[in-house]
Amino acid sequence: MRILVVNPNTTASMTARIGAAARTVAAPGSEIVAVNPPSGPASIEGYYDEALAVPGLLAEIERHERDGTIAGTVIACFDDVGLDAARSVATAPVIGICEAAMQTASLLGGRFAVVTTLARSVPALERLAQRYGMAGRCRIHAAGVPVLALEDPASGAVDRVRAGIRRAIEEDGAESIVLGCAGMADLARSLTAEMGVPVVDGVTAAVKLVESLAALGLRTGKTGGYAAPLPKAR
Ligand code: 5HY
Repeated sequence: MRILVVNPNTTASMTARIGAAARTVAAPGSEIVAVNPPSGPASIEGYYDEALAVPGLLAEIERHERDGTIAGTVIACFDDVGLDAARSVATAPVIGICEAAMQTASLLGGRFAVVTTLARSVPALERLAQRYGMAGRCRIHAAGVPVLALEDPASGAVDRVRAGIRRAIEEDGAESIVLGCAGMADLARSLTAEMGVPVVDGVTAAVKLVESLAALGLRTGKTGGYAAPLPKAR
Protein backbone atom coordinates (compact mmCIF):
# COMPACT_ATOMS: atom_id res chain seq x y z
CA MET A 1 0.00 0.00 0.00
CA ARG A 2 1.10 3.62 -0.60
CA ILE A 3 1.06 5.91 2.44
CA LEU A 4 1.33 9.64 1.81
CA VAL A 5 3.30 11.47 4.51
CA VAL A 6 2.98 15.24 4.11
CA ASN A 7 5.30 17.57 5.98
CA PRO A 8 3.28 20.81 5.74
CA ASN A 9 6.38 22.99 6.07
CA THR A 10 8.72 23.53 3.12
CA THR A 11 12.01 22.30 4.62
CA ALA A 12 13.05 19.40 2.38
CA SER A 13 15.77 18.09 4.74
CA MET A 14 13.11 17.68 7.44
CA THR A 15 10.80 15.90 4.98
CA ALA A 16 13.63 13.48 4.16
CA ARG A 17 14.21 12.66 7.85
CA ILE A 18 10.45 12.25 8.43
CA GLY A 19 10.26 9.89 5.46
CA ALA A 20 13.24 7.86 6.72
CA ALA A 21 11.67 7.54 10.19
CA ALA A 22 8.37 6.44 8.62
CA ARG A 23 10.18 3.78 6.58
CA THR A 24 11.76 2.25 9.71
CA VAL A 25 8.32 1.05 10.84
CA ALA A 26 6.43 0.61 7.57
CA ALA A 27 5.32 -2.99 6.95
CA PRO A 28 6.84 -4.92 4.05
CA GLY A 29 4.68 -3.88 1.10
CA SER A 30 4.02 -0.37 2.45
CA GLU A 31 5.53 2.40 0.34
CA ILE A 32 6.10 5.75 2.09
CA VAL A 33 5.64 8.76 -0.19
CA ALA A 34 7.11 11.70 1.78
CA VAL A 35 6.47 15.17 0.37
CA ASN A 36 6.25 18.83 1.33
CA PRO A 37 4.51 21.71 -0.47
CA PRO A 38 6.65 23.86 -2.79
CA SER A 39 5.67 27.07 -1.01
CA GLY A 40 4.63 28.09 2.48
CA PRO A 41 6.40 28.56 5.82
CA ALA A 42 9.82 26.90 6.31
CA SER A 43 8.69 25.78 9.76
CA ILE A 44 5.41 25.94 11.66
CA GLU A 45 5.78 27.83 14.91
CA GLY A 46 2.43 29.20 16.03
CA TYR A 47 -1.01 30.00 14.64
CA TYR A 48 0.10 32.28 11.79
CA ASP A 49 2.45 29.67 10.28
CA GLU A 50 -0.26 27.03 10.76
CA ALA A 51 -2.77 29.04 8.70
CA LEU A 52 -0.25 29.69 5.92
CA ALA A 53 0.69 26.01 5.69
CA VAL A 54 -2.84 24.68 5.12
CA PRO A 55 -3.36 25.52 1.38
CA GLY A 56 -0.08 23.81 0.40
CA LEU A 57 -0.91 20.77 2.52
CA LEU A 58 -4.37 20.37 0.96
CA ALA A 59 -2.94 20.79 -2.56
CA GLU A 60 -0.42 17.98 -1.94
CA ILE A 61 -3.16 15.66 -0.65
CA GLU A 62 -5.44 16.39 -3.62
CA ARG A 63 -2.58 15.98 -6.11
CA HIS A 64 -1.39 12.63 -4.69
CA GLU A 65 -4.87 11.19 -4.15
CA ARG A 66 -5.88 11.83 -7.77
CA ASP A 67 -4.70 8.42 -9.08
CA GLY A 68 -6.53 6.49 -6.31
CA THR A 69 -3.49 4.55 -5.04
CA ILE A 70 -3.01 6.28 -1.64
CA ALA A 71 -4.20 4.06 1.26
CA GLY A 72 -3.95 6.84 3.82
CA THR A 73 -2.27 10.14 4.63
CA VAL A 74 -0.20 11.24 7.60
CA ILE A 75 -0.03 14.97 8.40
CA ALA A 76 3.52 15.20 9.72
CA CYS A 77 3.26 18.35 11.81
CA PHE A 78 2.53 18.10 15.51
CA ASP A 79 -0.04 20.92 15.35
CA ASP A 80 -2.25 18.60 13.23
CA VAL A 81 -2.41 21.46 10.75
CA GLY A 82 -5.50 21.39 8.51
CA LEU A 83 -6.61 17.96 9.79
CA ASP A 84 -10.36 18.48 9.43
CA ALA A 85 -10.10 20.06 5.97
CA ALA A 86 -7.74 17.24 4.90
CA ARG A 87 -10.23 14.61 6.05
CA SER A 88 -12.91 16.36 4.00
CA VAL A 89 -10.90 16.56 0.82
CA ALA A 90 -9.23 13.12 1.07
CA THR A 91 -11.01 9.88 0.32
CA ALA A 92 -8.53 7.70 2.26
CA PRO A 93 -8.04 8.09 6.06
CA VAL A 94 -5.98 11.04 7.33
CA ILE A 95 -4.07 10.84 10.62
CA GLY A 96 -2.46 13.80 12.38
CA ILE A 97 0.71 13.00 14.30
CA CYS A 98 -0.41 14.75 17.50
CA GLU A 99 -3.59 12.69 17.69
CA ALA A 100 -1.69 9.50 16.79
CA ALA A 101 0.98 10.09 19.44
CA MET A 102 -1.46 11.10 22.20
CA GLN A 103 -3.71 8.10 21.56
CA THR A 104 -0.64 5.83 21.56
CA ALA A 105 0.76 7.32 24.79
CA SER A 106 -2.64 6.91 26.44
CA LEU A 107 -2.30 3.15 25.92
CA LEU A 108 1.09 3.00 27.65
CA GLY A 109 0.30 4.36 31.09
CA GLY A 110 -1.58 7.04 32.99
CA ARG A 111 0.07 10.45 32.78
CA PHE A 112 2.18 11.49 29.84
CA ALA A 113 3.95 14.68 28.85
CA VAL A 114 4.50 16.29 25.48
CA VAL A 115 7.91 17.89 24.87
CA THR A 116 7.60 20.32 21.98
CA THR A 117 9.77 23.03 20.47
CA LEU A 118 9.03 26.65 21.48
CA ALA A 119 6.69 28.08 24.14
CA ARG A 120 4.62 29.72 21.36
CA SER A 121 3.45 26.25 20.24
CA VAL A 122 2.18 25.23 23.69
CA PRO A 123 -1.29 26.90 23.64
CA ALA A 124 -2.19 25.29 20.30
CA LEU A 125 -1.13 21.88 21.62
CA GLU A 126 -3.12 22.39 24.84
CA ARG A 127 -6.17 22.98 22.64
CA LEU A 128 -5.45 19.76 20.76
CA ALA A 129 -5.10 17.84 24.04
CA GLN A 130 -8.54 19.13 25.01
CA ARG A 131 -10.00 18.26 21.64
CA TYR A 132 -8.67 14.70 21.86
CA GLY A 133 -9.90 14.23 25.45
CA MET A 134 -6.34 14.05 26.77
CA ALA A 135 -6.08 17.33 28.71
CA GLY A 136 -6.51 15.62 32.07
CA ARG A 137 -3.71 13.17 31.36
CA CYS A 138 -0.94 15.26 29.91
CA ARG A 139 1.02 18.48 30.25
CA ILE A 140 2.77 20.24 27.40
CA HIS A 141 6.38 21.37 27.87
CA ALA A 142 8.54 23.49 25.56
CA ALA A 143 12.19 22.55 25.18
CA GLY A 144 13.09 26.04 23.91
CA VAL A 145 14.16 24.67 20.53
CA PRO A 146 13.25 26.40 17.23
CA VAL A 147 11.95 23.78 14.75
CA LEU A 148 14.81 24.26 12.29
CA ALA A 149 17.44 23.89 15.05
CA LEU A 150 16.50 20.20 14.91
CA GLU A 151 18.00 20.17 11.38
CA ASP A 152 21.40 21.32 12.70
CA PRO A 153 23.32 18.70 14.72
CA ALA A 154 25.58 21.45 16.12
CA SER A 155 22.66 23.45 17.58
CA GLY A 156 22.40 21.52 20.86
CA ALA A 157 18.69 20.99 20.17
CA VAL A 158 18.69 17.30 21.09
CA ASP A 159 20.28 18.05 24.48
CA ARG A 160 17.53 20.58 25.15
CA VAL A 161 14.90 17.97 24.22
CA ARG A 162 16.60 15.56 26.64
CA ALA A 163 16.47 18.20 29.39
CA GLY A 164 12.78 18.84 28.65
CA ILE A 165 12.03 15.12 28.96
CA ARG A 166 13.88 14.85 32.30
CA ARG A 167 11.97 17.88 33.61
CA ALA A 168 8.63 16.38 32.51
CA ILE A 169 9.41 13.07 34.22
CA GLU A 170 10.47 14.80 37.46
CA GLU A 171 7.83 17.54 37.61
CA ASP A 172 4.80 15.72 36.19
CA GLY A 173 5.56 12.13 37.04
CA ALA A 174 5.05 11.45 33.34
CA GLU A 175 4.96 7.72 32.63
CA SER A 176 5.57 8.21 28.93
CA ILE A 177 6.75 11.06 26.72
CA VAL A 178 5.38 12.30 23.41
CA LEU A 179 7.83 14.10 21.12
CA GLY A 180 6.04 17.28 20.04
CA CYS A 181 7.55 17.93 16.62
CA ALA A 182 7.85 15.90 13.42
CA GLY A 183 11.49 16.94 13.30
CA MET A 184 12.10 14.77 16.38
CA ALA A 185 10.79 11.61 14.68
CA ASP A 186 14.18 9.90 14.49
CA LEU A 187 14.88 10.37 18.23
CA ALA A 188 12.15 8.19 19.73
CA ARG A 189 13.96 4.86 19.84
CA SER A 190 17.24 6.11 21.28
CA LEU A 191 15.46 8.33 23.84
CA THR A 192 13.25 5.40 24.92
CA ALA A 193 16.40 3.41 25.67
CA GLU A 194 18.03 6.38 27.42
CA MET A 195 15.17 7.80 29.50
CA GLY A 196 13.65 4.71 31.11
CA VAL A 197 10.11 5.59 29.95
CA PRO A 198 8.43 4.99 26.56
CA VAL A 199 9.07 7.88 24.16
CA VAL A 200 6.43 8.11 21.43
CA ASP A 201 6.89 9.76 18.03
CA GLY A 202 3.74 10.62 16.12
CA VAL A 203 5.06 10.04 12.60
CA THR A 204 5.79 6.37 13.18
CA ALA A 205 2.65 5.92 15.31
CA ALA A 206 0.54 7.45 12.52
CA VAL A 207 2.05 5.19 9.85
CA LYS A 208 1.07 2.13 11.89
CA LEU A 209 -2.45 3.54 12.41
CA VAL A 210 -2.89 4.07 8.66
CA GLU A 211 -1.76 0.48 8.09
CA SER A 212 -4.21 -0.74 10.78
CA LEU A 213 -7.17 1.15 9.29
CA ALA A 214 -6.31 -0.16 5.82
CA ALA A 215 -6.04 -3.73 7.14
CA LEU A 216 -9.42 -3.34 8.83
CA GLY A 217 -10.93 -1.94 5.62
CA LEU A 218 -11.98 1.30 7.38
CA ARG A 219 -12.09 4.80 5.89
CA THR A 220 -13.17 8.28 6.97
CA GLY A 221 -16.94 8.62 7.45
CA LYS A 222 -18.25 10.99 4.80
CA THR A 223 -21.85 11.58 5.85
CA GLY A 224 -21.20 14.50 8.22
CA GLY A 225 -18.52 17.12 8.70
CA TYR A 226 -16.00 15.25 6.56
CA ALA A 227 -18.27 15.21 3.49
CA ALA A 228 -16.41 16.11 0.30
CA PRO A 229 -16.36 19.86 -0.43
CA LEU A 230 -19.28 21.04 -2.58
CA PRO A 231 -18.38 22.19 -6.08
CA LYS A 232 -18.28 25.98 -6.20
CA ALA A 233 -16.01 28.84 -7.18
CA ARG A 234 -13.09 29.16 -4.77
C1 5HY B 1 6.08 20.35 13.60
N1 5HY B 1 6.22 22.65 13.53
O1 5HY B 1 5.87 19.21 13.98
C2 5HY B 1 5.69 21.57 14.36
C3 5HY B 1 6.13 21.60 15.78
C4 5HY B 1 5.82 22.91 16.49
O2 5HY B 1 7.19 22.79 11.45
N2 5HY B 1 6.63 20.76 12.44
C5 5HY B 1 6.73 22.14 12.39
O3 5HY B 1 6.75 23.58 16.88
O4 5HY B 1 4.65 23.26 16.67
